[in-house]
Amino acid sequence: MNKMSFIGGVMTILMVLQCTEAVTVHVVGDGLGWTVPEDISAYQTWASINNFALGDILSFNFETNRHDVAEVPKGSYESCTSNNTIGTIITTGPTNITLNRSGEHFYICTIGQHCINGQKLAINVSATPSTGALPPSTGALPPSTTTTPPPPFSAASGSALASVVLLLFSLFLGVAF
Ligand SMILES: *[C@@H]1O[C@H](CO)[C@@H](O)[C@H](O)[C@H]1NC(C)=O
Ligand SMILES: *[C@@H]1O[C@H](CO)[C@@H](O)[C@H](O)[C@H]1NC(C)=O
Ligand SMILES: *[C@@H]1O[C@H](CO)[C@@H](O)[C@H](O)[C@H]1NC(C)=O
Ligand SMILES: *[C@@H]1O[C@H](CO)[C@@H](O)[C@H](O)[C@H]1NC(C)=O
Ligand SMILES: [Cu+2]
Repeated sequence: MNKMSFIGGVMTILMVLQCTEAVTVHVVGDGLGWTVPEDISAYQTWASINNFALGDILSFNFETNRHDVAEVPKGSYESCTSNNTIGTIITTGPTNITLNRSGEHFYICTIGQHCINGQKLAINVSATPSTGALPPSTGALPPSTTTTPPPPFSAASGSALASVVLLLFSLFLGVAF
């Protein structure tokens, strides 16, 4: 194999690695899990610091029989009524739900007074699949209003890529000569 095809191969591999799409798994409520929260707006806060994209997974962490998950229309979310759920009520926990429709989604727990006490989640799913290059969420910052996904090549990852290529290239030269 000649020098150019070697370099071409390395470049191709790096490009493929850069562009690989990763599905984001959102653990609802993070450490809190899916429960009746102490803070009635806990899931609203959690939703505001997460960016949801088509194909992402919502992971509801709860014990079977203690809670459940039902997707409902907006009105039912607001009034906490569970007699017109979208699809079946998921009673077995923990469970993963793939976000395969963009736009608003509303989820509630149908057990007892859980929903009215804050066990309800409203999210907005953007139509752009995530690139896996999402910045880490920082709880200390005010909720972000940005819905634009990050560019596939940020300045930082671009220069990181350049230095990796440079490193491999110099290694190659060292081996060849
Ligand atoms: C849900 O139940 C309430 C009370 O039982 C009733 O008033 C309402 O019409 C029902 N809604 C639907 C969509 O079935
Ligand atoms: C949910 O998805 C995550 C990531 O793919 C996986 O680790 C976990 O086991 C899944 N949980 C369930 C209940 O399927
Ligand atoms: C969307 O997800 C639901 C539940 O996860 C599933 O039942 C349905 O078949 C999916 N629809 C498409 C178009 O993949
Ligand atoms: C989803 O986004 C639309 C448009 O920005 C906004 O009006 C709506 O309130 C949002 N819904 C939720 C559940 O965040
Ligand atoms: Cu519950």
